[in-house]
Amino acid sequence: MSDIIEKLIQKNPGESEFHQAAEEVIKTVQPVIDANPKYHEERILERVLEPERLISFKVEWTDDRGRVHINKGFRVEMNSALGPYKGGLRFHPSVNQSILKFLGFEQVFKNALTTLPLGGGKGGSDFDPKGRSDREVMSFCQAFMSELFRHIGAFTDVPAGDIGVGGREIGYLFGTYKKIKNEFTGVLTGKGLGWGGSVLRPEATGYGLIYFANNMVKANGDSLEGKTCIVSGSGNVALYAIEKLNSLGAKVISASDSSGYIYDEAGIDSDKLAYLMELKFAKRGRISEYAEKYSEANYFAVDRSMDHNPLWKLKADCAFPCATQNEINDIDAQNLVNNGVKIVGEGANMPTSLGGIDIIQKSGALFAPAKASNAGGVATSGFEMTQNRMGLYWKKEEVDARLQEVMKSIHDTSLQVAEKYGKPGDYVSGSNMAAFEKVAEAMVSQGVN
Ligand code: NDP
Ligand code: 2IT
Repeated sequence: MSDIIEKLIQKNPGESEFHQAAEEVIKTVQPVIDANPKYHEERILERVLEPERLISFKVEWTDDRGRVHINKGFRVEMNSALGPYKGGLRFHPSVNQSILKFLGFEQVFKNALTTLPLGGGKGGSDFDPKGRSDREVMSFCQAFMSELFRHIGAFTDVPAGDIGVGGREIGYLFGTYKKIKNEFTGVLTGKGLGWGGSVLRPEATGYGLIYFANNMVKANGDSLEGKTCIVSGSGNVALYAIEKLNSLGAKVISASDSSGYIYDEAGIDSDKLAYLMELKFAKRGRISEYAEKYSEANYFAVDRSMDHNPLWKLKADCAFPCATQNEINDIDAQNLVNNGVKIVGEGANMPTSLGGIDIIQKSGALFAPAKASNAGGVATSGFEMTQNRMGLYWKKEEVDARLQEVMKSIHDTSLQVAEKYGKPGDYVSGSNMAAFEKVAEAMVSQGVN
């Protein structure tokens, strides 16, 4: 195992996020490899660590004042053993090859858990949509798609949204693809409801996270009702997670963005959440404005040079990190545990450091890993692809029932596989092993190619 990690670091120098995501999987799937010597003989682990295709391109566009900008564009087509490459696009200044390889790698296993025929990929750009006009975002999206289009397709690679890519960006990207290819196909998911999108896709990641957490607490004879929760982020995943927590009778006392967090001891109730959705989705405002509107809430700017984030020092029963990778480091995890956290559910991708996961699991708290708990978004993307192929729309009740079924299946499978391989209650090992087994079986069947 350690020689695989060593070689990975040697072959992919400086890609710390990719190393971290790989290490978590490598360290947990050994029992599956021991039970299936052919996975070892056919070097499945090493093969799954290498992207099938890594596309990197230049994106040139002009802003409203006619100035020229140059950005990097990427698509990592990680693994297609189970279906067409599937995974989001991230537009954020921090985007680089390491981050997209970690996200693509995670996506392969997450997608395997959904029960749907989906391979894994991820893409994006270091473009920062913050502060840009709609016209500038359109100009960037058109330039980005004018290269990406030749690599994707409804049966080849189907991107969707992620950080910085929501309904607006998917609209501009889809419009450009349709024009260049002269075809109206399900090449992207997260489309608008009137033009091929699925009902509940925007809500699906946040709702799915809370469905997963609900399954987890129920399996332990408890419920989310009356629980106090910390949520981080104030984007797509965070806000719909808050909505679902409220509907299950939990109380959410925080939300955040990259500048800081708000603490509202009384809870972000449905009226306040409606304000927050308007603020973040329509006005693209900052979380600090919440505390200006509601005097009972306080805003705290976060100094990123600190060794911990005070958000995770709030006292709560549950914590749902829904912003970005590595937002809970070892110290943050210890702070959560010291305050008696009972449930941690990952909405973001890889929000917890490897040491942090260990600290939380050893404390006896329930820990829901991202690949399992945030898979509701991509699962609903899978439903969108199915609806597009059939040329019809499912009703909200049907999509919601299917989403709940997928989250229950991921929960139960993770638990069963963990138990089977001697790791009872360990959702990290269980979900990694279940996903790895599925991808490995397909790769063995499809041969070396
Ligand atoms: P959004 O762009 O809608 O929201 C992102 C939120 O996270 C914003 O509040 C943003 O604050 C905050 N954030 C982003 N980067 C940082 C950072 N470096 N430090 C602190 N806060 C940050 O994205 P989503 O809600 O879609 O995505 C959130 C997470 O969930 C990501 O990890 C994503 O990969 C994951 N995810 C998303 C899915 C989806 O369907 N959208 C599916 C599964 C996982 P600010 O506005 O200041 O940047
Ligand atoms: O991380 C993720 O699962 C996503 N950003 C959603 C991917 C998708 O294809 O819907």
